[in-house]
Amino acid sequence: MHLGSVKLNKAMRILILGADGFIGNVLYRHLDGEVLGVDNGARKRMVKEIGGESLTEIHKNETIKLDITDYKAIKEIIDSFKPDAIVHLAEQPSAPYSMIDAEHTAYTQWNNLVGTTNILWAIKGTDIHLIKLGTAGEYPDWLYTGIKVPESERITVKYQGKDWEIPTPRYAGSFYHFSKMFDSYNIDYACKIWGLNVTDLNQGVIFGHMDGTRLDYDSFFGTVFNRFAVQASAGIPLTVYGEGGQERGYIHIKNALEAIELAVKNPAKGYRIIHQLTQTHKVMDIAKMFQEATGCEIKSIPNPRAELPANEIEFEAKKLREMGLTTIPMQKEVPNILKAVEGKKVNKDVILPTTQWQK
Ligand code: USQ
Repeated sequence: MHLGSVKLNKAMRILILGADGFIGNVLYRHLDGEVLGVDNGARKRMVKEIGGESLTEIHKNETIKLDITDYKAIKEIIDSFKPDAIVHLAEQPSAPYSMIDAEHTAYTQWNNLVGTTNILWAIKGTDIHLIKLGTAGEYPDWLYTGIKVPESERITVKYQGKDWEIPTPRYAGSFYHFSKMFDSYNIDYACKIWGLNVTDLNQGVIFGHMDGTRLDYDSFFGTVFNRFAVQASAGIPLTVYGEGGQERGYIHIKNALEAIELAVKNPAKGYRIIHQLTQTHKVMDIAKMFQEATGCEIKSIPNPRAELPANEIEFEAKKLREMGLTTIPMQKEVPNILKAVEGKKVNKDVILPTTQWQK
């Protein structure tokens, strides 16, 4: 299947790590070429652990069960399959999950950092292009106030009267987001010393639903738009954290697949940062989209996270657009997702946040 105008080279061999996750599940079936998927089942296990489950049915992909923190196992797969590109989605993706307690922080950082450095070692000395899912949350609200987030690996600043080239400043907003940030430094360094070619996709918050992939709505793994859709449909007041002035970058799940394909088709030379987002929104504006469509109630609740109550953020996000990515506006997804969740049985116990970031 082709997404938009993107066509992959038929002969391409692509290895997807995390092929049973939220994005991996649909990416596995939608990419052209010879695609091999591996997964360790972590997403399913973690969602079950916190009492959640996908609201919609999940397509069962034929993936290989493998944990990328096992270096020998991932090295063997890469050496035998010889992919042209590896799409690395195999990480613990939830900020709240990483903030539960010491064990969950340790798991998140160990899993994410070890998995990523294992892949870097496994592709050392090859021409394999690694496409790694990072996060737009490596560029925090408080640091990028009034400054557009650059879509570049380095910036030049004036310091002590001189032009100084430094890595683009990052500082995360949860132990999960820090794991992605540390990944970025490890990748940048491996590209520098070993000459690897890696695309670091700084993805915004995903919204929207596609048939066959999971739809999480719990306070750990559900992202805000999808949670609001389920809440609106189930008659639960929308859980806006604080006043809802938080502005973040967003991308529709279909656009995220298309963006990954574009990155695969246009390989990096060295370390490359791409901002994988198409729009920004404030939380309260998202809530209002559902209120307009359904008449649902909106309820501000105390923010469990450590984030600015309100911010403005702007990203330079030109690279994917220049490669041909189009934008699915959030507003357009509202009727689609409401249809997907309509009449489904919702577990109301997993809606309210239970992890507090603050001291
Ligand atoms: N929020 C609410 N109410 C809710 C849920 C969230 O007001 O019920 C707010 C949060 O406080 C936050 C915003 O909505 O300001 C987004 O939260 P989210 O849970 O939808 O997304 P986030 O935790 O930022 O993480 C998600 C993915 C993560 C990815 C990240 C991209 O889970 O894997 O890295 O989006 S970004 O946010 O750009 O870092």
